[in-house]
Amino acid sequence: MNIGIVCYPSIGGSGLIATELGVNLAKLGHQVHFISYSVPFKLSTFDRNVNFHSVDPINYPLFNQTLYTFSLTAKIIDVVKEYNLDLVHAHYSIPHSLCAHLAREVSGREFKIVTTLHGTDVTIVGQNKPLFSLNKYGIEQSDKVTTVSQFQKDHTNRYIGIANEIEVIYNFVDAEIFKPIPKGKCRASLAADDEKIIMHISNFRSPKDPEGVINVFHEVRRKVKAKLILIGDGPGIGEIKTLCKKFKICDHVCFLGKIDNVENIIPMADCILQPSLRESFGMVLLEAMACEVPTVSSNVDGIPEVVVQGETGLMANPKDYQKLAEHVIEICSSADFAQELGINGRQRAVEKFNKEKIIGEYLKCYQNVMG
Ligand code: GMT
Repeated sequence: MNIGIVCYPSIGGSGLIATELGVNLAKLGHQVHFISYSVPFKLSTFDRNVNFHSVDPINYPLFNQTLYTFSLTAKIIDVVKEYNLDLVHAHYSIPHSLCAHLAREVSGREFKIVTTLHGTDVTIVGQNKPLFSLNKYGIEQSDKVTTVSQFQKDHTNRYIGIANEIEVIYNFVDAEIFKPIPKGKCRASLAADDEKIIMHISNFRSPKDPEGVINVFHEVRRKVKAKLILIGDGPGIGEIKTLCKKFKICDHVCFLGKIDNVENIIPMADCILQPSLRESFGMVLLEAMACEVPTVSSNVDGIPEVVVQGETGLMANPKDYQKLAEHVIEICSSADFAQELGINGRQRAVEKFNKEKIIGEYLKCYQNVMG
């Protein structure tokens, strides 16, 4: 098949899944065309079946914005015509689904459209009043709609009520890349031998509850000698720094910024902490599980479909910092329990969320759409 993949290129779960899916489809012999405003952060593979098409901003002094929706639509039209695409897969509906639909109308080509709803395109951004009907309309023009958890499917049906049947296709992890590795020097560069490593990875936006991370860590530090390693960047970092000063824990918190290959650092953690307020799936939790690292997280949205309470990790209600801290302390205090959670986590990641299985589900979905 000739497949177009429209996605956000920056670090984040939807771009990651879109890229991994495309790269693996290319390995299976399909021609894959990524369409985005810059090269997706994980697209490092050189493969004759992988192509990247840059969406260039439309600038003119009259406009004070760059008309991204128009430039993306125009680029999809170009690529569809030049490469005779059979299908365009929009990852994250806003504005990708609508652009794909417009491109089909304008080009007169009969390519199919698959939309994958990733989370905030329905739960947060999609609830924005002016966007709501445009988003709903865009999604409904797709030949197939998939989403990444049962939660997200139910939520979409309840709050958007689209006409299409939604298929749940879970996110996946490459368990050959995300796997336990010896701690060695890398761990030593992060913390002392007698310190536990608590790690949080996110875009530090409000749905990740960045303040919650510090509140929980502050509680943990009362009982456990530990370092907090923060990976990623975003608007919540300033508030985190303020809280660190307030709690006088700055020396125990380490900001590593954006890291592309988190598979090298996640295995160094004794516990991954993700107290999210919204999370359709939670890629970091799955990646930690594959690395045999126990997780402590909120139990919000789709997280309980990824984590099994008491088996692969521990969960508490969002904002229940006391309980979340108790969970981290429990894991840090029992090496046997931590190891058991880790081993179960990897087993679940490999059995339920493995790359081959999920890519097979996407391929089947494409084949059904193509008839
Ligand atoms: O979490 C974010 O803010 C980024 C967002 C994205 O578009 O990458 O993540 C969403 O999609 C991921 C991949 O499907 C999911 O693992 C995340 O849970 C989901 N985020 C939210 O629902 C808040």
